[in-house]
Amino acid sequence: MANEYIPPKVWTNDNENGGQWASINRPDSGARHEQELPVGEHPFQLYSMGTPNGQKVTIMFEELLAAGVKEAEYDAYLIKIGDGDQFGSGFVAVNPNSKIPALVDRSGSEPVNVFESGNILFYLAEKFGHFLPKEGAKRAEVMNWLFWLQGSAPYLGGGFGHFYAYAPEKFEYPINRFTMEAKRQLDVLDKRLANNEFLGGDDYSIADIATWPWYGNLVLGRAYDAAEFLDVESYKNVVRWAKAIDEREAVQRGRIVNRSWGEEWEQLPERHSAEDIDKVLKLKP
Ligand SMILES: N[C@@H](CCC(=O)N[C@@H](CS)C(=O)NCC(=O)O)C(=O)O
Repeated sequence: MANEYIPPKVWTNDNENGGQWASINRPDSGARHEQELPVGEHPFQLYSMGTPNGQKVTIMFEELLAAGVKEAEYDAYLIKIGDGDQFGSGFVAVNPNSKIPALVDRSGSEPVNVFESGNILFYLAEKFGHFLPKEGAKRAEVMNWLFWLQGSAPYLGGGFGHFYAYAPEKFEYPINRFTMEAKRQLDVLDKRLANNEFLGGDDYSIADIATWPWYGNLVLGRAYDAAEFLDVESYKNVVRWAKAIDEREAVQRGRIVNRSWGEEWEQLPERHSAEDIDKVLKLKP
């Protein structure tokens, strides 16, 4: 092979090759600058961005509010990951992994830091008793699919999405490798949804709330411009499920929070009240 890469004995960080996220990637962790986090008036303070991992949490909050849980009021602040806000000292104190979303629950006597989107969904579901069966086989099934999503989505985003859409060049090997995996995952979901309305079974749950922003948006043609390439229409049960969830008002509300790109009516960088969302959704033609 003409361009074969021979790894050196010890890797060093002098292989800069560009790519969309190259400027923020470094091989170490921790705060890179001093930056306090703002704190609003509500019990929950969310520091996030409207990517699929961020959408999971804002959809969960909107679902809880729609279910009548008034205690689930939240302030959502935008963390611009392209600008490196996730490396500010305040953010790192909440999530030492420097990834959105990060949540602080200030409803009790001491603030509780919660990170990892799947854990945030679990924390809120447990706290408010919604979207997660209390015990038994049904609860285990929801947790199966929640953990499935947390383990699978990085192959879709960091694998397929990275090499198909963001890498500085199109490399055939990783695109084939991750397309194979993305399609295999879509097939897993399609088979599960052939006999189940939702991932956990009969009821909408945190498994669907976690999965829809990734695979739902993908089959609805909203990710990586890859719908045709992946032949998403052939996953008919996933498309049926994705469309049904897309119709939910709480999903339409949650998906625009902490978003600063796209159409005018789907951008709400910061959210502090229900009215903030109402105002933006009114702009929809
Ligand atoms: N496993 C984490 C993944 C979170 C994650 O990858 N967040 C991305 C945005 S979707 C991020 O903050 N990236 C910034 C960076 O890597 O510096 C979760 O589910 O919360």
